[in-house]
Amino acid sequence: MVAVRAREPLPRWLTRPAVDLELIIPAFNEQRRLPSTIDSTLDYLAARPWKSAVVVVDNNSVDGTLDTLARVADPPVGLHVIGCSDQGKGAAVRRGIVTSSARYIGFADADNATPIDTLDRVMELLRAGHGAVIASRHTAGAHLEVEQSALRRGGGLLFRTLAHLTVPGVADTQCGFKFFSGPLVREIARDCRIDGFAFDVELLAHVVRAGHDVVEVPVDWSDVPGSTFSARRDGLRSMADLLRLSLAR
Ligand SMILES: Nc1nc2c(ncn2[C@@H]2O[C@H](COP(=O)(O)OP(=O)(O)O)[C@@H](O)[C@H]2O)c(=O)[nH]1
Ligand SMILES: [Mg+2]
Repeated sequence: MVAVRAREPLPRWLTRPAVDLELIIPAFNEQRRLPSTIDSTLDYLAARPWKSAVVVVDNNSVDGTLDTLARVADPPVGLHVIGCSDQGKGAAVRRGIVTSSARYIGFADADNATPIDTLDRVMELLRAGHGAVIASRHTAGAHLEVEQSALRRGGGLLFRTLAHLTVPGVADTQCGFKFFSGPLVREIARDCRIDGFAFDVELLAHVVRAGHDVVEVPVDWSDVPGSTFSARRDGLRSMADLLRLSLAR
């Protein structure tokens, strides 16, 4: 296992207080899907023995995303909202990671597509020393409660085929529920550049390159309407990012 090189940490005024687990939720125009996700996530985390915080990374949403958060009067665990000057899910998640001081760091989508109690198993594996533990729809035991559209499934198959060139051992690189050892992911996030939806593949490639394993946890996953993913805009960009990634190896 390659040791993670220590770099200059960010000054304390740019980071948040240390907790056991920080869960990052990237959010862009999520006033409809975010409130119930925030409620169930805070309730779940408050009932766990780890000290946790939720970090919403908003990218200049023009709907009432921030208002839905202001409505949470007295969160039972830390609730932070930060911004990100670069647009994109990847850029937002990275901002959350590099400003975190948590021992374990991960991200989940605003739509709660992966049941939050999947974290029980994820935390068990992280505490056992695995570098990255990710939810997977393509591993034994996974169950798709509500499938994506045929167009997304077709695009997803093509994406997975390309992603395998970069991270051959990972069956599902695109499920939006991934957790990491904090020191490891803080270090590698600084070397990542993909701002859009293909950022997970780059992140996982760095985990593997650093000599750590990626464990996949089967998930009961449901597609939730209201996706921010546009097949034309994000699909083409993600494929191009993936191709660049596989050529750069
Ligand atoms: N901050 C931020 N979040 C984003 C951006 N684009 C997408 N997201 C978030 O990334 C997550 C993607 O989930 P979703 O839209 O359901 O995509 P899908 O599940 O792949 O169809 C959601 O929480 C989005 O709000 C962005 O540009 N900035
Ligand atoms: Mg979704």
